[in-house]
Amino acid sequence: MNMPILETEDSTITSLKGIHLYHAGMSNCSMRVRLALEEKGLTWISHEVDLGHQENLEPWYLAIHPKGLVPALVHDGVPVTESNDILHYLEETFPNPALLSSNPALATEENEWVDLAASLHMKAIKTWVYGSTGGASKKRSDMMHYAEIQPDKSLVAFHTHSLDGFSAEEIETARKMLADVFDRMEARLKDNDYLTGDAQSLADIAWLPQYVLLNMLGFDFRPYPGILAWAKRQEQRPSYHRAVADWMPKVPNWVVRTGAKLMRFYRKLKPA
Ligand SMILES: N[C@@H](CCC(=O)N[C@@H](CS)C(=O)NCC(=O)O)C(=O)O
Repeated sequence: MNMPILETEDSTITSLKGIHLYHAGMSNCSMRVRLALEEKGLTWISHEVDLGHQENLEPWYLAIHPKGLVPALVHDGVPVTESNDILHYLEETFPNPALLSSNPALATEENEWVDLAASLHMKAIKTWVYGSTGGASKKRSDMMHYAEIQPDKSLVAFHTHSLDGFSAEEIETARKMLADVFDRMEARLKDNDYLTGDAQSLADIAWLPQYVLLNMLGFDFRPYPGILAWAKRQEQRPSYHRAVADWMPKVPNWVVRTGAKLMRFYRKLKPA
C-alpha cells in the first residue's frame, strides 16, 4: 500500500516505542483516528498539539508531519500521516477486531467512504466550517512564513483565501456537496444500522466526526433522521466517549454556535 510514511533519522522520533498520536481535540481528522484506535482496543499515548498557538508549525512537529497537520501517528518510531491513510495503516497492522468487512465488495465500499471523506475535507468540510464560523486559523502577518514552510501549496492558497472570508456562494457550494453525501448516507442507513450493514466499519468511523463537528456548528441535520439515529447509536459505544466526547468542549452546542457567530461578525468588522 502506498502510504505517507516518513523516512526519518531523527532519533527523538525513531526512539518512540508503541503508538503515539499527535492530535487535537476538536479536529475531525484526529477524531476518526482516535475512534479507530479505541474500537481496536489499542493502547496509545496522547500528544495534544495546540493548534491555537500554531504548535503544529513548530520545527519539532514539522519533523513528524512536514505539512504541519494533525493527526500524525508514530508507531514504533515510524511516522504515518493523513487520517485516511492512518486508518488503513491501523487496519493492516492491527487487523483484529476488523473494521473492514470480509466481504470484498463491502470492503471496497467502506474504503470508498474513507477516501470520500479525505477528498472532501478541504473543498467541502473545511470550507463550510471556516465559512460559517468566519474562521481563519492563520493571521495575515504569519502568511509569508507559512508559505515558506508549507510544502502543500493548496493549503497556502486555502488559508490565504480564508483570510478574506468565503463568499455566500462558496459556502453554499460546500453545503451542497455535503448534503449530497448525507443524502447518500441517509439512503444507505434506511435498512442498515451502519453505512455498509449491521456492523460499524471504517466507513462510519471516517464520517462520524464530520457529523459531530458540523452538527456542533449548526449544519441542519433535520432532513436526515437516519443519520441522527446512526450518530446516536455510535454515541452509545464506549469508543465514542474516549475518542470524541472526552475531547470536546464541555459546553452545550448552542454556546459553541453562538461563539462561532460572534467570531464571524467580529471578523467582518475587523478583517485579520
Ligand atoms: N488531509 C489531512 C487533513 C488534516 C487537517 O487538515 N488537519 C487540521 C485539523 S482538522 C489541521 O491540522 N489544521 C491546522 C492547520 O491547518 O494549520 C488528514 O486527513 O489528516
